[in-house]
This record gives sequence, structure tokens and C-alpha cells, in this order.
Amino acid sequence: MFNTIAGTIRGLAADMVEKAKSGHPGMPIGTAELAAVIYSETLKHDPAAPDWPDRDRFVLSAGHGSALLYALLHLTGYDMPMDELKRFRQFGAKTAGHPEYGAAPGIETTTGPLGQGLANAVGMALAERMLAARFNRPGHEIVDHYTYVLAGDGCLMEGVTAEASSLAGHLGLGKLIVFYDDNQISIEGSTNLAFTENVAERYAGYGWHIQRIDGHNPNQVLQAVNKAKTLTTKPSLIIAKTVIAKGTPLAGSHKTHGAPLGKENIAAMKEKLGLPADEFHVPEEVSQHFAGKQLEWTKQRALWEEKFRAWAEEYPDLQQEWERVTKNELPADLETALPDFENSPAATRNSGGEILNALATRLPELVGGSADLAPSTKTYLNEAGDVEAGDFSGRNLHFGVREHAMGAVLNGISLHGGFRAYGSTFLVFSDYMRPPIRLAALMNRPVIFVFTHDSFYVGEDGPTHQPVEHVEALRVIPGLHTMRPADTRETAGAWMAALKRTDGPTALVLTRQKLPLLPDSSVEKVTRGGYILREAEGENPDVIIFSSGSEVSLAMAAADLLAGSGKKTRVVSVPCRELLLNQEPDYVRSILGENTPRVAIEAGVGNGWYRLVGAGGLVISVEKFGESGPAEELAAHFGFTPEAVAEKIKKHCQWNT
Ligand SMILES: Cc1ncc(C[n+]2csc(CCOP(=O)(O)OP(=O)(O)O)c2C)c(N)n1
Ligand SMILES: [Mg+2]
Repeated sequence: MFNTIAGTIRGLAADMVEKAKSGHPGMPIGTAELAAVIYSETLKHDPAAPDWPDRDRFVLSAGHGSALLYALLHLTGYDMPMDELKRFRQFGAKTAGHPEYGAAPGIETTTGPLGQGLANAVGMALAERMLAARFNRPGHEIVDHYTYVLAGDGCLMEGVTAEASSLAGHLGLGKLIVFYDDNQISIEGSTNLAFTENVAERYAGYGWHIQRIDGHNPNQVLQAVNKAKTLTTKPSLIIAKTVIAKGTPLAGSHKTHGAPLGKENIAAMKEKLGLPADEFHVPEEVSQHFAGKQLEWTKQRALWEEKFRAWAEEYPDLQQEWERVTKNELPADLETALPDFENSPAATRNSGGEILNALATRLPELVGGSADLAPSTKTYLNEAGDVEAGDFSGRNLHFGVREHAMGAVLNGISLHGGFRAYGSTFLVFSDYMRPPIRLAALMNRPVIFVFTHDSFYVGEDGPTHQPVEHVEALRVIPGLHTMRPADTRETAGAWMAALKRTDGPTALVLTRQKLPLLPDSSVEKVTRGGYILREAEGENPDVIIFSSGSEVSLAMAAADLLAGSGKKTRVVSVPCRELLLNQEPDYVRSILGENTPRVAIEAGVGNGWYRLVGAGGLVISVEKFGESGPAEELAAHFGFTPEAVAEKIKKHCQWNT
């Protein structure tokens, strides 16, 4: 039967790519037996209930092989009609060029950027263990599933999988099972061109269990999975030797990686495999096979539902908590957990840490960590324990110095469900994790990225550690909310907004240096993205200053100086420019004024601020790399003193006072 299913997959994948006139047929055709075994025998899933929380997760890390996943979803009865296979890669289809989370049930994560999927899967497998530690009780294993990955040479070449796999080995994620499609081909040709390391030894070094199989032999695939499942403390790498596009006249050629095979080659393949020449053919016996499987899957899930009911009956409080966290709901009175705001200067990284800790006492689902910088980013959850191999009950994750994997693992935890996840590092290193930030936004996952040490005010560590372009670079990611709060109250507002958000990620940008508590700052108004912090007398300003984070207090001080010259200033705090620009036009207009000169101040590149101040506005920014030296000296050097700012404004407005 496996060979018939594999043949069907081959036919469907070849036809999909041929009809679309684009796509990647080689990998789906070369992994058809692997896929047939996984989706028919191995996976615990129920296509009729794709959100079943205890389903096994399957991640196609080699996302270019999307035709494989779509064929599998169709054959096994997910909501993936044949018409969608025929619309492969067309606008609006469920069958996008690369698998997109949310486009169809059964797609567990968006893949295509190589390596991300495997790293997401590490997060999913970790989430499974953490959820089990919280909700399972003796005799009630309601969380007990595996995470499977199909990864290719490209995934294993990417650094993110090295980081994530090292972490998975360290944590002993025994229920993570990765198939490596070892076809020794990537786009440019043989992997001998650039990838000749011993992957098995490398992964053994990470603490993984290694098996080698013939990927075209279904029995070997089955046996390897069964063996992998017996290993409870080691992730499994099953190295499956395969031939790309096996069964076609082009088998083994890199030309099959990313281009249609051509009608003749497809016809030859079908003839060789004993398939009818018809396009998009699914043999009756394959349909019947999966209809029979559906009966088994339904039974399997019913057993779980029974188990769940018994557990819920015995532990009603736990069940209530389960319902809340799996739906991503916050406790109604969360705000009341916020600490009192002391009227003394504080770095927003420090207030952020206190706020996080206070909120965390009410949010057991909030878990997170840092890429080895928690003492600096202040994101450690006190007395919440560490997540470690063999004990997943803690809430603090130690990602090690692995920013890229941290981002991808956070996405995986979020995708798995049951948790709110955050991760922290220095803002300047956000570049090391930009791909998963982008994917969190693309997938609408409410992951929270905490970035501290947010400008040249970092001081002595110098230009390598001083972000210049980073805040703006985050703001341009569609769907990401980049929040740069100006004081403790706004930091609380930013954390609350990030937690209340369920449809996308947030970056919290915090300072290393102390900032004063601003008299009229607000927790609630942060959600508007920007608000008038200090209004000019008579609401009739001579100038309006927009700024964010540490520059808001600078704007206030400059406004005081301007007042000394008889000029009235409106100061607008803009903790989240994207949110402000999305408010109703009346609100935005009420802040922008009509013909009043506008100024923006931010200790970073200034391009984006012209959206608020207009082409004729003044932007006081930093357009070059930082310098090594004490922060106050650097502030003077970059013109970030109240005097320098006031002077620039006067000059800009041509006030000869
Ligand atoms: C991060 C990233 N870099 C580059 C690409 C472009 N790309 C897509 S597939 C591929 C080669 C992948 O080789 P392999 O995983 O062995 O796939 P196979 O050719 O065996 O199907 C490349 C370079 C990508 N999708 N993601
Ligand atoms: Mg390959």
C-alpha cells in the first residue's frame, strides 16, 4: 500500500507543479515513501479535528516541497480539496508557493526560509514537554505527542538549525523526530560543492540519536520511527538516503529541484510507476485506505477526549486554566497586578523587569528567557524556576547565545499553543533574529521580543553595541508593533498592550540608562501609539515635538527652554508609531495640528519620522554609527542635549529669540 500511496503522491506533486508552471517537484517525489509512511502510519492526528491539542505536529521544514504537504493533506482528508491542488501557487489558493500557516488546516507553521521550520519544531517539542509538566497528572497523560520534521540539505546547512538542534540536544527533547532528506542535492548541484561535513557526527555531538535508513524503503522508515519513539531523552535524527525525483527520468538531478519536469518526463514516470496517464489521479484504493484510516483516527481521538474528560472531572481547576491558556485569554483583572510606579528615575529595562515579574504572577502561561543576557535585559522570572533537561516545570528558558534559534523557538512555542512566550537580547542583536521576527509577524503570532540597550546611550561598549538603524528596521516589518516607552508607566502600558495583543508580535524597546517618570505619562494611552504628553497653553502650540523612549524627556526639557524664549510647545510621546498612524484620522489630526511646525527627536536613524513631521519638518536623529565613550559625552557629541535641541528648533522655525 505504501508504494501505491507514494506513487499517488508522486503523480499529484508532478501534476501540481506542471499545471502551475512553477514549483519544486524533486523533493516531494524523492520523499514520497517517507511521507506515505508518516501520514498513514506514524502521525497521531485527526484530519476531521485539525486543532486537536494533543495531535502530533508535522513540520515541513523544507518548505519549497509544499506540493508534498498539500498532496498529503488532500489524501488524508484535511480541508484541502482537489481543486486547490489544481490551483497550486495561484493567488488566493490554500496551496501557496510555500506552506503558509493559517492558509489551510494541517499547516503547522509557515516554512520556506530554510531552517526555520526545524527550529520552530524545537519550540513545539519544548512546549509539549512544558505543557505536560503543567497539566498531566499521574494516570492522566493528556499531553503526550510527538513533533516530526522533514528537513533537507538546505535546512541542515543553515545556522539556525545548528543553534536550535544544539539546544534540543541539551534539553533532551526526546519526542522530537527529524527526518533528514539526504538527497545530496541542492539548487546549484551536488552538496559536494559546499556541504561535505559529517552531519551524523555533528548531531551525535549535539546529543541526538542517529539512524541511517534507505528513505525509499517503507519498512525501514517505520522501524526507524518506532525506534525513535523509544528514546525519551534524545531527539532523533533519521538520515534518510533518497534520490531526488526518484522514478522520473531526471532522478538524481538538481534540475528537478525547482522547475516543472515537463510532460514527457511525467508521462514516463507514470508509466514506470504503473500509474494511469490522467492528471491529478488518486486511485480508488488510496482513497479507501485513508477513509479506513479516518475511522482509526476518530477512535484514537475519542479515546483522548475520554481521557481528557476523566482528567477534567478530577481536576476542574486545572481544566479551567487549560481552557484559558489554550484560548490565549488573559485574566480579567490583570492590570491590578501592575506595581506602583515610583517617582524616581529608572531604566525602562529595570521597570520592564519589575512589571514583567508582577504580571507573571497572574500569568502562569507566560514563559520566556534570554540569549544569555537576562541579568542585563532583566527578563528573569524570579522564583519561577528554570526549564532544564528532565524538568520542564520551570518558566525561565536559557537559550544560550543563540538569538536566531531563540526567535524561531519562541515562534514554535507560540504555534504549539498553551503559552505566551517572550525572549530578550540587546536591541543591536535583533538583526541576529530578524528572520523569525518577520515570520512571527507573517503568521500573526503574539510573540513578545524584548530588546534593551536601545541607543548610543549604551555608552562605553561603543558602536558595535549601539543600535542606530534597529528601531526603524523593526518598525518597517509589517504587522510588528515596535514599542519604545518613555518611562515606567509607558513600559507598563507597552507590556499590557503586548500581552493583550493576540494577532501579532510586539517588540519592546527598552533603555539601559535611567529615565525620569514623566508627570502626565499614561499606561492606557500607549495603546493609541501616541498621545499629547504636554499641551501648549491654549492648545495653540508654536511647535510640536514628537519623540519616543529616552528622547521624550529630552523633548520635555527642550520645551522648557523654549518656554523661556516665549515659545509654546506641544510634546507628543510616540511609544508606537505604527499604532498612532493607524488611529482614526480625527485623532491623528488632533495631535498633528494644522500648520504648526513639527519636529521629531529619536536617537536613531530618522527616515520614518517624516511620516509624522512631513517633508518640511525637522528630524533630530543619529545618521551615523555610535562612538565609544560615556553616555553623557556622546549625548553632547550627537546633539542630544536640551540646549542643542532647542537651538536646532529655533533655527528651523527661524525664531530669532
Ligand atoms: C534561508 C533560505 N535561503 C535560500 C533559500 C532558497 N532555496 C530554496 S530551496 C534551496 C536549496 C535547498 O536544498 P535542499 O534542502 O537540499 O532541497 P532539495 O534540492 O533537496 O529539494 C535554496 C537555496 C531559501 N528558501 N531559504
Ligand atoms: Mg537536497
